[in-house]
Amino acid sequence: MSFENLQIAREEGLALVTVNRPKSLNALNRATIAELTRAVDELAADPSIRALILTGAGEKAFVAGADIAEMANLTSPEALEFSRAGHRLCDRLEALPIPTLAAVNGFALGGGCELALACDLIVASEKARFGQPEVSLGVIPGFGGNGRLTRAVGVQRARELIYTGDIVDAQSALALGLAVAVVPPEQVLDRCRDIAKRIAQKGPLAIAQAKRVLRTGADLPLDAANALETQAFAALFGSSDQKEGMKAFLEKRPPHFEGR
Ligand code: CO8
Repeated sequence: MSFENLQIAREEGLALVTVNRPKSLNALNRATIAELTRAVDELAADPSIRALILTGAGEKAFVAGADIAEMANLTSPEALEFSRAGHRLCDRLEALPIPTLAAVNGFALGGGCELALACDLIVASEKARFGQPEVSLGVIPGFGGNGRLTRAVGVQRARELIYTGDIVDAQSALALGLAVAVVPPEQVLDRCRDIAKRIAQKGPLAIAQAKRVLRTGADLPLDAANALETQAFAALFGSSDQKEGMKAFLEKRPPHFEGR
């Protein structure tokens, strides 16, 4: 994998993807969105990768949004393409069967906040700042933020953030339920590694099904969400991992999951 605007490191079954445009606070231009999409697709095809951590280069920003310099002169049809490319990236990231964590080390604004929201969990540095400031630029979130922020924090809080464009600190993000933890800046990656490793010890098929049921079920009526859960629960009983997990419990030993 070779990328101009990303760094990819592999650490024992974990992929660390770093958006690397620190001079522009890691803003997402078209090339970076295309590279991120390719990276997600390539990592999805690699069975040795059990978790993904996404972060930004430098001390200031996770991703400070879509690249405003590149966006400023887009026509409506071009903006349509740009928005679709952002959606494609966030949808594929969200659909990965492995756990994904956003290590938000600084500004996560606009498209950056939307990218973090497409991950399963957000861990924030004490220096992290979150917001959807698009209305300050005369536009609205366009990479899935309206829907994902509403699902993450509820409609009233999402309206407040999107209508005011306010930028909130890490503790506020924690209180909102946007972030799951706030840690000193130098610990943000290690906290993500720790969470990823703990999840990676569980049955990978169970995690993949939990992701699918949570994601798809959230948008279904409760009876349909429950039916989806029942099917996924039952399907897991056809796996070796279920046999191993329950046998290991009964034999009072740790399980050895193989993802099949
Ligand atoms: N795009 C391009 N360049 C950026 C961006 C950005 N989003 N953010 C920062 N930069 C650049 C600055 O222009 C500056 O460049 P230079 O050194 O060449 O002048 C450099 O990064 C450093 O930034 P600042 O000097 O501004 O740093 P400060 O510490 O003073 O401020 C802020 C940091 C508060 C983060 C400030 O840079 C800022 O407000 N940035 C813009 C944040 C923003 O509005 N983000 C949302 C963008 S819109 C969006 O994401 C929409 C997504 C959906 C689009 C769908 C399209 C159809």
